[in-house]
Amino acid sequence: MANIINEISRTFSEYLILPGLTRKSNTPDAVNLKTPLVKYKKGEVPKITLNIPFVSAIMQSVSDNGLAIALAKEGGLSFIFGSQSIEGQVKMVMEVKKYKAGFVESRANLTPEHTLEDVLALKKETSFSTVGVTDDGTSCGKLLGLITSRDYRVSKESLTKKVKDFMTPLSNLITAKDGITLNEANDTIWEHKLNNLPIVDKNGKLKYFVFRKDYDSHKDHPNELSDAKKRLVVGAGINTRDYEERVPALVEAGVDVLCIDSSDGFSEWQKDTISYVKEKYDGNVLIGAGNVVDREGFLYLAKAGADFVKVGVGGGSICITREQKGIGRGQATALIDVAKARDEYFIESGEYIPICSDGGIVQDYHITLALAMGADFLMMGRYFARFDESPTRKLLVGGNYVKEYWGEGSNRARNWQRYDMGGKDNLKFEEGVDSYVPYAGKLKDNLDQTIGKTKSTMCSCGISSIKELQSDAKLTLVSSTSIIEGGAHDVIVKDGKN
Ligand code: RVP
Repeated sequence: MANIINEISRTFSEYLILPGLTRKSNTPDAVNLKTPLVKYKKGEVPKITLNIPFVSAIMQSVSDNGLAIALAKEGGLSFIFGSQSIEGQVKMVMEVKKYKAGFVESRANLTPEHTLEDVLALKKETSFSTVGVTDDGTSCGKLLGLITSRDYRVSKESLTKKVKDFMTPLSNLITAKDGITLNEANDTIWEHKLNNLPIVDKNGKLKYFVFRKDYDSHKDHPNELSDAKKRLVVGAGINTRDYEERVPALVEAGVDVLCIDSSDGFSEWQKDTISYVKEKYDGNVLIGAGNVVDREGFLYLAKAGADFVKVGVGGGSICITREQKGIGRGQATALIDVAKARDEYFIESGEYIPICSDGGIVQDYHITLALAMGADFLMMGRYFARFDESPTRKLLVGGNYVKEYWGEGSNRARNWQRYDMGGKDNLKFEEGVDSYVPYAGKLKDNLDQTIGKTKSTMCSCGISSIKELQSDAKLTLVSSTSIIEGGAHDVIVKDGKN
C-alpha cells in the first residue's frame, strides 16, 4: 500500500492570523519588507535582496519587459518568460537592463495606412493615449508622426479616414536625439509646452517617449531594485532542455538571476541544469529551482546547489495539474513543510536557502499568511496579469474590462518544456486554462494598496519585519462556519452585491 499522509493538505483561506500586542512603535512606515532572493551563508548577506517580497510569474501572459520594469521600479522582480525564442527573451532582458527612468518605449504604434477605427481599437485595447506612427507600425520603426486625442473628433470624422490624413506629421513635431539626458528632455518639454517628447536615433527611428506626466513620478521610486551600475534588476525563466544555448545568451544580455521553470521540479533534469550553470560560471550565476511541495523535494534541490527553491504544485489560478494528473498539495501545507526543512537545513549547513511560495494568492491577506508560514517571497501570476503593464490585451467582456491570462500549460502557451517528463512521448494533454481576469489599472496603485494591507496586518501583530513574522506570528486554523462569520453576514448590504 502507498504511504498515506494523514495530515490534511490545506490552503491559505483555512488560516487566520491572531493579533499580537501593537506597540506605539509599530507603525506601517516602520515595517521593513526587505527579504533575501538568493541563498547566503550565516553572517553574510545575499547577493540580491528584494525590497518587497514579490516576483512575477514566469508566464507569457505576465512577465515581459514592460512588467519587469514596472515591478523593479517598485522593489520587486520579474522572471521574463522562457517559452519563447532565445532571441526574444534576450531582447526583453536587454530592454530592462538598458531602461532609463523616464524614457519609455512606445507601446501603441500604427502605420500611416491604418485608419481611425484602428486607432480607436488600439486605444481601447492598450489604454495608451499617445500612438506612435512609424513606417512599419513597430515601436522602433522610422518616426512619421504622432496621434493623440487632439488629432481627431470621433463624432465628425469617418472611421475609415487614414492615419496619414489626421496625424500630427513629423514636420510639425519637436523631437530630440537619442543620448539626451532626462533633465534636458524635461527642459525641452517645459520650454515648448509639450505633453511628450519623441526621442529618435540618428536614422530617425523612434527610440522612446518622455512624457510630461511622468515628470514627478520617475523621481519618486525609493524602493527601486537596481544593480551596482544603477540598472534595474531582472530575472529569466529557463527550461531543462535548451539551457546550454539559452543560459549563455541570457548571461551575456546581463540577466541577474535565472529560475528553472517547471510544474514538477523534483527531478534529475533540474539537478543537471543547476550543475551546468554552477560549473560553467564558477558559482557566479544565480539560479533558482522548483517547484516542490515537501522536504524531500526541497533538500534535493538545495543539495543540487539551487539559490532559492520554489514551492507549489497545482495551486495556480489557471492550473489544472491536480485535476489532470492527481499530483499536488494544498499550498499552505506544502509551504509549512518546506519552510521547516529550510530552517533545519540552515541550522545543519549554515546556508539559508530562501523559499518562494508560487501560485494561489487570491486575497491580499494570503500574502501575509504565506510569509508567516515561512515564505521569503511570493510569485504571483493572476495578481500581476490584471494590470496595465502586463503584456496581454485589455478587452470589454460582458460590460466589464478584463485582461487575458493564460497558463503556461494551456494549448495557447504551448510551453511543452515546462511539463515534459523526458522520453519520446510528447505532451498529450493540457495542464492550464486560457482565461480572463478583471482589469485593475496600474501596477503601482494596486501594489501600494496591497503593501499597505500587509504592513497594517503586521502592525496588528506587533511585527516589523518578515523574519519576525516568520518567527513570532500566531496562526490559527478556521472552520468553514467561522469563514462565514469573517465576511459581512446576516445583514442586507446596501450595494446589493449580497
Ligand atoms: P497564480 O498567481 O495563482 O495565477 O499562479 C501562478 C503560477 O501558476 C505560476 O507561477 C506557475 O507556477 C503556475 N502556472 C503557470 N501556468 C500554469 C498552468 O498552465 N498550469 N500554472
